[in-house]
Amino acid sequence: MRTLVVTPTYLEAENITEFLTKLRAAVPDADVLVVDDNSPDGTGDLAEQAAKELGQIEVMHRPGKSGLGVAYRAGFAWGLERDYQVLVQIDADLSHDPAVLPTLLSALDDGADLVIGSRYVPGGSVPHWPMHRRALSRYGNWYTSLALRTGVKDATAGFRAYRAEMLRKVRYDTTRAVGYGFQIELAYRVWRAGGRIVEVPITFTDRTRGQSKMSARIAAEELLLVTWWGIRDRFRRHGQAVPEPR
Ligand SMILES: Nc1nc2c(ncn2[C@@H]2O[C@H](COP(=O)(O)OP(=O)(O)OP(=O)(O)O)[C@@H](O)[C@H]2O)c(=O)[nH]1
Ligand SMILES: [Mg+2]
Repeated sequence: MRTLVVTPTYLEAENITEFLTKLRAAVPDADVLVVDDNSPDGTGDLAEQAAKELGQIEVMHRPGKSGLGVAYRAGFAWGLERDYQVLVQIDADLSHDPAVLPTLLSALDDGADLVIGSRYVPGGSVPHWPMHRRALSRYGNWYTSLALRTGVKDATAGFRAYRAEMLRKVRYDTTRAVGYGFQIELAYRVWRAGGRIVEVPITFTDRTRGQSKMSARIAAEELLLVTWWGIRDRFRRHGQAVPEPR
């Protein structure tokens, strides 16, 4: 299946070259789209340079930092216009090991609509996370599963593979989360549409270089959206209608 790996970047100059080199080695047949929000540390230029050396890599330069959800919507639109059959999400900070990507893709091949690289299924782990990040992620996922009841253990995970037709079906373009809530929103829509979601265990490596973009504002957006969807959809369940945009 024709595969496009979309990776959003903001201030990843210290990681992008190593990341793209590892990614190219892990999935030689896949094309790659880096979506850079005009990172002031030159991430976009480094990505262009790596693209020349490694091949099959495009760089989308966006005017400024506008959030993870916005970057992914733009990247997915680019890929779907070009008729890729599979779209992959992966962080550029080496937290997600590109070597695991073939495992995600083979689960998709076996019939899943969405495969999530999951920290919270047996075999998955987050070895070096500080207590507060661990607590935030655990609590966020616990709250999400309580409010939305999708059964997904790691709904905020950013290492994923989607069938393109499923992204179209759930109208990915009408999702509204600006930040990381985008991950929850899309998983929820796939579940609502009756899609098959498979979680594959991964080891999530805490970033060793560069700075985090996680913020209280992003967490608050997630919390608010999840609460809203939970209330709005109290009586609607799995496999019933694709949710409306709001
Ligand atoms: N284009 C774009 N990329 C972003 C934005 N925010 C984050 N990213 C990228 O999205 C990926 C995930 O962001 P991270 O900052 O690593 O988020 P995180 O993994 O929750 O936080 P860390 O613990 O610091 O790694 C990375 O590749 C970032 O560079 C944004 O506003 N625009
Ligand atoms: Mg990260």
